[in-house]
Amino acid sequence: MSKCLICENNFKPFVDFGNMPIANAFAKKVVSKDNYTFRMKVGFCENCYMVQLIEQPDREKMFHENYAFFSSTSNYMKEHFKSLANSIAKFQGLNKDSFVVEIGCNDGILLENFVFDGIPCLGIEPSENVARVAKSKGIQVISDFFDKSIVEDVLSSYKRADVIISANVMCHIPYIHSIFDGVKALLKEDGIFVFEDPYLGEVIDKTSFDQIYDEHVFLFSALSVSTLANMHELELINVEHQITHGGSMRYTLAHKGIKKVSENVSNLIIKEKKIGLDKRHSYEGFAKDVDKIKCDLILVLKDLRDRNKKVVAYGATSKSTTVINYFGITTDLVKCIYDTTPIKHYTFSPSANIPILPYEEFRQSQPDYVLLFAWNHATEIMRKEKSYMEKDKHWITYIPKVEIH
Ligand code: DWN
Ligand code: SAH
Repeated sequence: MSKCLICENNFKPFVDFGNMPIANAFAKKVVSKDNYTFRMKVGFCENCYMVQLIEQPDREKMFHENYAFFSSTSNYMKEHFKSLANSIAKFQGLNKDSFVVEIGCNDGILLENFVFDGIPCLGIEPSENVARVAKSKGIQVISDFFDKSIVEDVLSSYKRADVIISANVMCHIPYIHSIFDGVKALLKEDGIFVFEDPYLGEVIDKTSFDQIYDEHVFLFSALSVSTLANMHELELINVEHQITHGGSMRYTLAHKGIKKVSENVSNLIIKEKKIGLDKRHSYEGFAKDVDKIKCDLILVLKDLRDRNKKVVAYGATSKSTTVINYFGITTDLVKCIYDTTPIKHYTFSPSANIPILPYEEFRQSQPDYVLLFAWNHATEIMRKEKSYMEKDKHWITYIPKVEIH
């Protein structure tokens, strides 16, 4: 039995991935099997509806000076965040007297749009290497973890925020009550708190199990977010589906009773109850669905190996750490992974030691099959590689099922 991070209710896990390394621990040299791992199990709390990791490594092990994920590696995501900044600025009527705070601004992919429009803003980002890139874009950044303890410091130098934003960060933080307390204290009376994260409904529907790794401690739904908001005198006032990261949800919160609540919220909650996101039995088939993908993909990869086909992978994602280690993918099945992120080049994938090579070498590699680990960017990547892949090369994808294109 485990204790819920939200309501302290007891619950049992519904899937166990075994021991997993830190998803972004790309190693400079081949590491031995006794490298750090944690037990990756996921459970559902029937009391507050939160889907969560049972155990998570310490935050300093994951977010630090050598954090490997730089948000601006996707052009589509740049466009997405530009449109998010514009829609928030319009909704709240932001101008040069407003103040926007982003929790987990990474390399400034979102805040650069506010800087461009002359809207004062501040990023709070603990991973110093990515924070430095944001600062180089003229963005003010506090290089620290956000929680309620730093709000007093922020308020001693800045005013309360019209908008607090956070993309793909809230789901990373087990001390979420401290975050919500901090948001409550930092947010103006009529301010809004907007965050987006991979959506539980999509993860279950598509069996996108690789959204589960050390950094992703929660999989949110409107059911769980509205419960959590209520515990902090905040209110979920809107939900908007996003196609990013394989299916995400944008949640807008405000101080309780201040803003009009969109009917999107009750509609989504009704839908979530209809598909059973509030019932434990709905999660019971998940592990079996993951194992079906595992069997199918390993069968395909072994067959290609036996037929002497060259298989490489594309995108050294955090998600791929779950796929590689849970499926037991080794270099005899996938030769290497190509990626555009300089910090990942000439490193080895966590635990499995698959070499990561610069994207430029992909164009010379002449593979027969390319396993797309960055499947969430499939539209952008497949469009970019269309002419190269046309010449007798095939993509392999595995979400929601194994397919060869
Ligand atoms: O939640 C998180 C999301 C936002 O980003 C973090 N916990 C960590 C990270 O997760 P991820 O590593 O699974 O994210 P992506 O965006 O799926 O990673 C894409 C990877 O693929 C990057 O390493 C960059 C690379 N890439 C590439 O080589 N060529 C990406 C694109 C679009 C490309 O064209
Ligand atoms: N917002 C970006 C980055 C997501 S990656 C995007 O959507 O692409 C997750 C980020 O959260 C990392 O940059 C990590 O350093 C940051 N992070 C983790 N814990 C945090 C905390 N307590 N406060 C602020 N940022 C945090």
